[in-house]
Amino acid sequence: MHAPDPAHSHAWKPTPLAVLGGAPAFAEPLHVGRPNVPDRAKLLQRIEGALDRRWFTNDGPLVQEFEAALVRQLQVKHVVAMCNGTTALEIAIRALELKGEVIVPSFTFVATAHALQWQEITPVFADIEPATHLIDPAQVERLITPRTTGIIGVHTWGRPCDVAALAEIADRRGLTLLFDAAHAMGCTHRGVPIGRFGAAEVFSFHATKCVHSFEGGAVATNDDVLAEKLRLMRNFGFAGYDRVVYLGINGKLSEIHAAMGLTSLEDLPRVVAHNRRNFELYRQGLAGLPGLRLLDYDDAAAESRNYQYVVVECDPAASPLGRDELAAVLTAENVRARRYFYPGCHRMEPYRSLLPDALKRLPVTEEIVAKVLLLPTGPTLGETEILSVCGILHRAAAESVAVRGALPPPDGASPTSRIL
Ligand code: T4K
Repeated sequence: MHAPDPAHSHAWKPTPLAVLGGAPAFAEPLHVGRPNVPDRAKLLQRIEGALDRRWFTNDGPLVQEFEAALVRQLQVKHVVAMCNGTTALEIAIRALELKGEVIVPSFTFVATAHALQWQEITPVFADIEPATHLIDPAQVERLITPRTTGIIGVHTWGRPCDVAALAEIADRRGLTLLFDAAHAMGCTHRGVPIGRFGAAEVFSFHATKCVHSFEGGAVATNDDVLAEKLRLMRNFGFAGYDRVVYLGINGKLSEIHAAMGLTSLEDLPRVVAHNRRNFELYRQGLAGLPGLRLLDYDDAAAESRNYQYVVVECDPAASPLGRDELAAVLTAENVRARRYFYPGCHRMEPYRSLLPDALKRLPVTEEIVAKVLLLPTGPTLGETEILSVCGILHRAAAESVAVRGALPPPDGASPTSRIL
């Protein structure tokens, strides 16, 4: 059976586009990051077990089981589960004794930068490569100063950084290499699971991630000494009932969270298969849209991917409508497309005030934050919804003059800054 052609199949929406006065295409919002619900019976059984045991936190059996399952999934020696990805980053940064300056991309969720600044370490923002949205190793090298102690690469959208180039720079310049792998559960680089690179890699199990524990995170490492330090630091530094050996914090994951984490991890193959189908539908459905580039994958490369994010770039020179105009069209239809990571960490506080010069060396970041739009995916969406979203975009392009006329003029605040 041929998939319907979204450019010509608008039977789904006989009314005008919602920005032109029609009814929204969807009664309920379609989200980027709708949480996945794994096997309910299994989840509830695990929660019942925790209630029966009356063991709710402090390295309980479900946390240990979750960590063991992650060790197998990531093929790494140690995984230390934490209460969220941001705390996991903070604890990893502290355990690795980073200080002074650490080089990070500005094009990331603000938590990557905050985890440093929270500990009075200066995030030095590096630019990204335009084709991949990943940190540019050549610029990393140029940003190293005597105060630099580390590099944090972010596997944005689950796409691996140039691990070899970053590792070579880190080794040669005596720096620690850490990865923010918040997006990268289930992804590989040259056949090796992300989770095994650098001194450590940090995952997020926030509700919006493909593997989640409502809230949660973890640090993966092959380093025995570091793993032990991470375990102590997430539990106030306690090495025994009365013995505190490090400055620590409460970074523990609870049993209820681990119950969801375990059940969600078991569900990963189903989620990835669904995301992949959705991605292929978007690939077909977005084809032929002028000025819209889907950040695609090379299907010939033998890599695992989670297809968690559907990322498009809207080229203002070639698209009849700008990125924010398209976002406004979609929002009116109840499609909550998102502008991650607009406007870039360097334009957010406190970095905007503390590091005003960063702007000058981030031309690609500046360009990408103005172009990127994330489209909804995940198991709650199927062919009908995806082809409808693509159909809306085709129709908006075809009716761009009317659409532009219907949207409020850009006035410094973009149309979507009120809506998104
Ligand atoms: N590093 C990177 C590269 C990251 O992307 C993140 C987190 C971190 C570090 C830090 O990890 P954590 O400390 O968060 O574990 C969301 C997530 O909150 C955040 O975890 C994630 N990155 C980021 C990319 O996305 P927001 O501010 O966009 O969240 P929010 O509330 O707008 O939710 C996203 C969408 O999901 C909404 O359209 C609504 C929908 N949603 C959300 C929740 C929580 C639901 O339908 N149900 C829900 O329960 O940050």
